Amino acid sequence: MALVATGCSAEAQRGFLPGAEDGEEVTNMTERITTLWTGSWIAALVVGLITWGLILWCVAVYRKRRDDDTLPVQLRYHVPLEIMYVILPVLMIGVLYFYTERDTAAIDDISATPDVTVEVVGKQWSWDFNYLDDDVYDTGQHVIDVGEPGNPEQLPTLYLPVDERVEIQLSARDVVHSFWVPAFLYKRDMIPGRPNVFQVVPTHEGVYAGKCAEFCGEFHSGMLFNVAVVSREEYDAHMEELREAGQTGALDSSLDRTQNRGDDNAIPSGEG
Ligand SMILES: [Cu+2]
Repeated sequence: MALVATGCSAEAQRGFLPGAEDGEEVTNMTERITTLWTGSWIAALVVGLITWGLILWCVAVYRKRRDDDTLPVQLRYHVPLEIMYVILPVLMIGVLYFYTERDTAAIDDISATPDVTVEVVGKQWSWDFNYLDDDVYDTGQHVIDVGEPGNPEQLPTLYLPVDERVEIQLSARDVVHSFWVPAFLYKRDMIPGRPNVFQVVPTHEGVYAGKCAEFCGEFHSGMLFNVAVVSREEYDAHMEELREAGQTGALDSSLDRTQNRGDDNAIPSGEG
C-alpha cells in the first residue's frame, strides 16, 4: 500500500531526486536528467526481475531430488547460448549508452548565445561570483570567519535571472573544487587553470542550496552557497546593490584564500 501510495507523490515522479517542493522543473535540463535516471532504473529493474525470476525458476524446477544421483545434462560449447551471452549485454549497454550520450550532449551543449555570463570561482572554502555582463562581483567568506557554519543567511548567494540562458564559467583559485547544485541535478568540477563551462536556463524561482562536492581540505563541508533564481527586476536590483557596494570589476584569480575583500582586489573585467 505504502509503495503504491507514495508512487503518486511528486518526489517519486522525480525518481526521488532533489528539486522544487511543488514538483515543477527547476531548470531546462532537470526533466531530461530525471527521465534518464528513472528510465535507467526501470530498465535495470526489468532486467533484474527477469534474471531473478530465471534464477528462482531454475532453483525450484531443477533442484536435486531424493534418490536421484545422476548428474544433470551438461552443456558444453553451446554456441547459440554463448552468442546470447555476448549479444544481450552488449545490447543492454548499447541502449544505456545511447540515451546517456544523447542527454550528455544536450546538457553539455554551449553553442547558444547566453543572456548572462557568470564566472564562479571556488576557493578554500567559499565562492566568488563575477557577473561579467554587469561588471560587478560578489565574494563569499570562509565559513569560520562569518560566524555559525552553515548559516544560510551568511552564505554567498549566486543570483540568476529566471527563464534566461546563463553561461557559468567554473574555475578555482587553489585546489580542485566541484560546483554542485542538487536541485539543478548538476555537478561539475572546478579545476585551477582549466575552466569548465556550461549553460543552463533556470525555470523556477526560488533559493536552492549549493555545495562543494570535491573534498578540498579541512573545511570542505562548510563550503556552501545559495543559488537565488529571481525575476529580471530582482536580478538587476541585486547587480545595482553590488555596484553601490563598490564591488565593480571582477575578482582577480590570483587572490589567496584569506579572501581580502575590497576594491584593491578588483580589477577590470576581462582580465579576471
Ligand atoms: Cu571545495
